[in-house]
Amino acid sequence: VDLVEEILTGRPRAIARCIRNLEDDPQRAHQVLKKLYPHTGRAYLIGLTGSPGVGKSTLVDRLISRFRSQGLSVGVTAVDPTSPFSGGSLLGDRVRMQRHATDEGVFIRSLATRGAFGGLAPAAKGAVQVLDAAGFDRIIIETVGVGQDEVDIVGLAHTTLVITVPGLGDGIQAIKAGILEIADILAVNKADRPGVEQTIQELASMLELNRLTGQERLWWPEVLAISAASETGLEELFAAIDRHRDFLLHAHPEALAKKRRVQLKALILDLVRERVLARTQARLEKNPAWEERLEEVVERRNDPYSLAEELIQEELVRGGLDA
Ligand SMILES: Nc1nc2c(ncn2[C@@H]2O[C@H](COP(=O)(O)OP(=O)(O)O)[C@@H](O)[C@H]2O)c(=O)[nH]1
Ligand SMILES: [Mg+2]
Repeated sequence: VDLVEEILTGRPRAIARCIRNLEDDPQRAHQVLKKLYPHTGRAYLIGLTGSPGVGKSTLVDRLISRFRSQGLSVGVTAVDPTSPFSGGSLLGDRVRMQRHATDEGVFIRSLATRGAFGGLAPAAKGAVQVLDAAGFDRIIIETVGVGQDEVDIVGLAHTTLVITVPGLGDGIQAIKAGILEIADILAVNKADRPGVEQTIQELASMLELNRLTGQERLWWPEVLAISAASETGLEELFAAIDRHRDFLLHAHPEALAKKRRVQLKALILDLVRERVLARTQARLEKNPAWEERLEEVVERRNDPYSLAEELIQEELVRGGLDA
């Protein structure tokens, strides 16, 4: 049976296979994604980001329950490149969301491999498209908020939750990583611990500073104290998510359209970069002259900048990707 058809009818094994291909054999997966694309755009995407251990997966579990109680189906991708070998936190994710594993309305898949050419972002975006085409009403994307890749992935979401905990000093980190800019909701988790009020204050004054210094935003993030584990503040959080969703879908559809354009542009450039780089590298490694040209740079008869320009030129002269 056709993999595309199977995915469109929501068969878990087909979905899993396609997502696995995205990591192992992207070009093959892309043949499927081409046909899935017209069927995407229905799902509502919620991103969660934050340092390891802040409670993202615990919160995902609570979000799944909430959406399921509304009769909505949920797809989840957890992206954690920080543990590709041990699988440590991914194992934790599975444990945290275990009770939903047998629910047919829920599909959970983790991505850990950082592809040879920084292919994590395209793989994660592809996984979201697969889940979207498969008909999930809500898609939750959990990423560790460390690198640009992860920020980029979570930027794909319609509503982005940035999770922090008291006393992490995450406030400063957040500014550095540009994470405050992408937050629609800032949740301070583990509110059962001391120091919540102070963290809330810090975040609120950072936002206020941004506002006073003239940053323009249509939506200013709400700052909330929650405890995912003991389930406090979650109703307020769900309400905030609903408010943001209304804002995007009804009050400012143009903001949504713009977000989508920006995301697609980034994805297309990622895909081009990945392919071109892969080809160039493969060709260089096969070509005996490459070692000599590298040697010229080592011996300072040439420089890295000129060689890179030469290679780009040669690549262009050779023409299309399949030359
Ligand atoms: N005290 C407390 N611990 C929590 C809370 N939420 C999650 N945790 C714990 O924090 C640890 C890390 O949680 P996890 O969801 O795996 O974090 P992630 O790495 O961000 O996905 C686990 O031991 C959770 O049980 C909370 O609200 N309060
Ligand atoms: Mg997690």
